[in-house]
Amino acid sequence: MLLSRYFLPVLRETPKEAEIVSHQLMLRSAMIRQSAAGIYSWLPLGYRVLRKIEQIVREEQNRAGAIELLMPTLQSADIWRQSGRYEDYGKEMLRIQDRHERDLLYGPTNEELITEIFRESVKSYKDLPKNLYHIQWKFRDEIRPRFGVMRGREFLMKDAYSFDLSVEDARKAYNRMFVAYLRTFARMGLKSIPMAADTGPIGGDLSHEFIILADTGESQVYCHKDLIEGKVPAADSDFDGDLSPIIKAWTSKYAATDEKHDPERFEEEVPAAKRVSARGIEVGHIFFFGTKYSEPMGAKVQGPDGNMVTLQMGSYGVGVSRLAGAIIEAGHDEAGIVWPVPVAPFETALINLKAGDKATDEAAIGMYQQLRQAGIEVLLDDTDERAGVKFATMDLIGLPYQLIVGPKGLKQGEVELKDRKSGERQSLSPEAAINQLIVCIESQRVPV
Ligand code: 5CA
Repeated sequence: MLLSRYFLPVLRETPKEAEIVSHQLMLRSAMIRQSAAGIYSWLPLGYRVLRKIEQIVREEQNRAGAIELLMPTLQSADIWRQSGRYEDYGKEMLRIQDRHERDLLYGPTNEELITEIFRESVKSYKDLPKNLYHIQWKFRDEIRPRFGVMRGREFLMKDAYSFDLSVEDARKAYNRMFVAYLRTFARMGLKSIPMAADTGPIGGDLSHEFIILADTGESQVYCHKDLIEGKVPAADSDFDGDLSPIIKAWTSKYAATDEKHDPERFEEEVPAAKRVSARGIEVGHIFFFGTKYSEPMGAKVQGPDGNMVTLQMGSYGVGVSRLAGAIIEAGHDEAGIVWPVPVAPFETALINLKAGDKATDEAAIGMYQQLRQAGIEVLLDDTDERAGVKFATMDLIGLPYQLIVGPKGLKQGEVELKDRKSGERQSLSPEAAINQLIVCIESQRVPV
């Protein structure tokens, strides 16, 4: 992409309305713009990040055997009356009437709709187990939308729903999502910790939140320090096999959110030096709730003995749009964002320090084409801005590498390669720089 043709309206000043660093940086780097309280447009740069996050979530859901579909944002109130949640959900639910005065709502979650689809389509235990997911916008009329996309009113969620015949099988479905989540967040460069959690309006009695530690997190959390560096399950984990040893390794050490925290147990089980009490961001939440929806909605299948069995269900959410903010909270410095390669909007910047200078233009375009041919996503700054402005913009938007081409260096046969994270700079020949860049980027695309 050529910057001269792109849409990147960066802001030099920090917007006053933004309290936390990820919100400030998302506005400044032209990732998002607010449309109404808690509702955002995703500008081109932000949208690229959102799509990459979404794709990692999708790949790990598919790996774990879940199947993608797409349900609408608007739902009929009738199914929510069947489950009993229409009244319970209260003011967080955006209720709408169509021209025929039929009650609709903008879905805050999809347990009812997926249960209805499943109930009408699946009649026999032979079709189980199944896990269906979608990645779709949700609306929750939060009292205090804040921190930008972290607590929005409209937000993008991946929500998966599992259907099983027995509690035992449903536990296996839960374990598969648990493992998928550990991999999903690790692939985005995040250290997530599963913590025993409250179930809130979704319900059920088994639930884990996946938490990223960050000072700006909304939740107070407590855990054993070793969990921060816990082992991420491998890509070739056997999702049809027994995943319980992995779950055990991750759940045998103390980790709880505020609502589930037990100070006595914490002190008993965790030595003082290993006690972590910190703020955290909830990036995922998984629930096992058995027959909470299938029972009132009559979702049953015929079991092996011919009797009808009410389905055992779980649901599994990932905050896709929230993750964009969480990744920035985990990766930034004074100059701006520092993206990990797998979610970076472009994998490298290429800065032409003197656009209009024939030799520099030719060298920059040549390198741009070589990188593109190698499959690298590159943003070429071909504008005639001052060098200082170019550097500041690229540091702000945080692409993992900057390849800098200027007339002086070129005369000596050199370009500069800067690592955004470490700040380290190397002078290399153009060929060596390109080769090194390709190797570096390719090795980081799928880190676990
Ligand atoms: N139906 C279940 C699981 S599919 C569910 O809705 N779970 S949830 O309420 O915990 O939401 C799932 C994830 O969505 C959360 O872990 C969080 O990362 C994200 N999320 C929830 N509310 C918001 C919000 N207001 N803004 C941004 N992300 C949110």
